[in-house]
Amino acid sequence: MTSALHCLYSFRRCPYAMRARLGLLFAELQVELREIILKNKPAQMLAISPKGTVPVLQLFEGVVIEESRDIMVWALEQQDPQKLLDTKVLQQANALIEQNDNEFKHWLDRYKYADRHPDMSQAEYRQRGEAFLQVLEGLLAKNPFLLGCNASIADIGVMPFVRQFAHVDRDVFYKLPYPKLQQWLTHWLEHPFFLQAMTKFQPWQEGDELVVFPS
Ligand SMILES: N[C@@H](CCC(=O)N[C@@H](CS)C(=O)NCC(=O)O)C(=O)O
Repeated sequence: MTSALHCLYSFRRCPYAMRARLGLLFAELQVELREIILKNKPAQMLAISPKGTVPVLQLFEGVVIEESRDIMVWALEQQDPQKLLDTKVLQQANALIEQNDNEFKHWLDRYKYADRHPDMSQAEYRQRGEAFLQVLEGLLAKNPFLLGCNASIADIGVMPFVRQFAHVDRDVFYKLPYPKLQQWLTHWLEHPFFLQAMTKFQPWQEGDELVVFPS
């Protein structure tokens, strides 16, 4: 039977895939979810997206969206009841997501896997990453969310990466002088959509029963 749902290839622990799932949740859209294992990517996913990263969203009409930011934007363009794509903040949101993806992620990876990058100490990598945390703290000193009184695409685009940074060493993170950011992260970690985004699924195989997300 052909599914009438769009199909998302996802990996639970991937921050890019988390932001895509959050985008779908805020857009109140359902997709077929295919959980993958990075070491054993399904041929069906590689056939539509040879670059081999998750998330990948294949629309039921065939179009493939293979960048997490584009998946969030696409989802919220379909429906955006909480106005995460507020045009007033879109440019600033894009800039923050870009800084997250191009700069912060670089230091996050090194902080997380400092043993694989002996050029600097783990503390130095953390400090480099903190430059972005300071930007976020400055924004959150003015507003409860990054770009205003309400959540925007910037919050859901950046949050999974800040979470990963915090979880490298929670004791260290929660002692850093970023009280607003810590509060903001706690809010997101407890958010029903985030909890739903972190539902565990078995890796997908051809012939499996359809997994609908969110269920
Ligand atoms: N620019 C991509 C990056 C996605 C990405 O790098 N995802 C990682 C997992 S977190 C991945 O799939 N890596 C491929 C691999 O490890 O084989 C996006 O925004 O979607």
